[in-house]
Amino acid sequence: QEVLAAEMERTFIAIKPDGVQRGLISEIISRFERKGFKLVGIKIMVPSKGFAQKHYHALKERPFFNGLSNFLSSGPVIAMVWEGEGVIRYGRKLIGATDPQNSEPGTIRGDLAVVVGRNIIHGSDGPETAKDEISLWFKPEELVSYTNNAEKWIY
Ligand code: 3AN
Repeated sequence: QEVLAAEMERTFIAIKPDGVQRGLISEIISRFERKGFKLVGIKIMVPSKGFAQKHYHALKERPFFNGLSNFLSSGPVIAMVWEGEGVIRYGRKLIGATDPQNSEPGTIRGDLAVVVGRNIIHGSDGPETAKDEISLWFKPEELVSYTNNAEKWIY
C-alpha cells in the first residue's frame, strides 16, 4: 500500500443545466479524463436559487447575476472535483474563454457553445475559489483519494 502523496491540486468543475440537457456530460468528462486528470468527486443535483447565488456570490454586483443564478438552478447540474498537477489552470484552458465567441476551437466552449449566458461549464478560476467551491458543493467524505494504476486491470 503506497503512502498517499502530499495533497494534490483539486478544482471544482460543473456541467451547467444547458450542458446536461444537451447530452454533453460524457463529452466533457472525457476531455478531462483523456488529459490525465483524476475524477475524485461527482454528483448530479438541482441547486436551489439560494445555493446558486452562493456559488456566484463574487458576481453579485453584475447585471447578469440574477439571470445567471436562476439559470444554474433551472435544472440538473453535474458537480465534479478533478485532481491533478496544474488542474485549476489547465482545466480553465480545456474549458476556454468565458465568452464562447472568443473561445478557441479545441476548447470545450469553443467547440460546443455559442453564447456567454449558455456556456455549458464552470471551472474554478484560482486556488482560493477552488477551495471555496469544493467545500460549498461537497462534503469531505464525498471525495475519494485513490492511486490510479491501470496496468493492474490489463491482462
Ligand atoms: P468563467 O465562467 O469563465 O469563470 P466568469 O466567472 O466571469 O467566467 O463568469 C461566470 C459566469 O457568468 C459565466 N460562465 C457566464 O455564464 C456568466 N457571464 C459572464 N459574463 C456574462 C455576461 N456578460 N452576460 C451573461 N452572463 C455572463
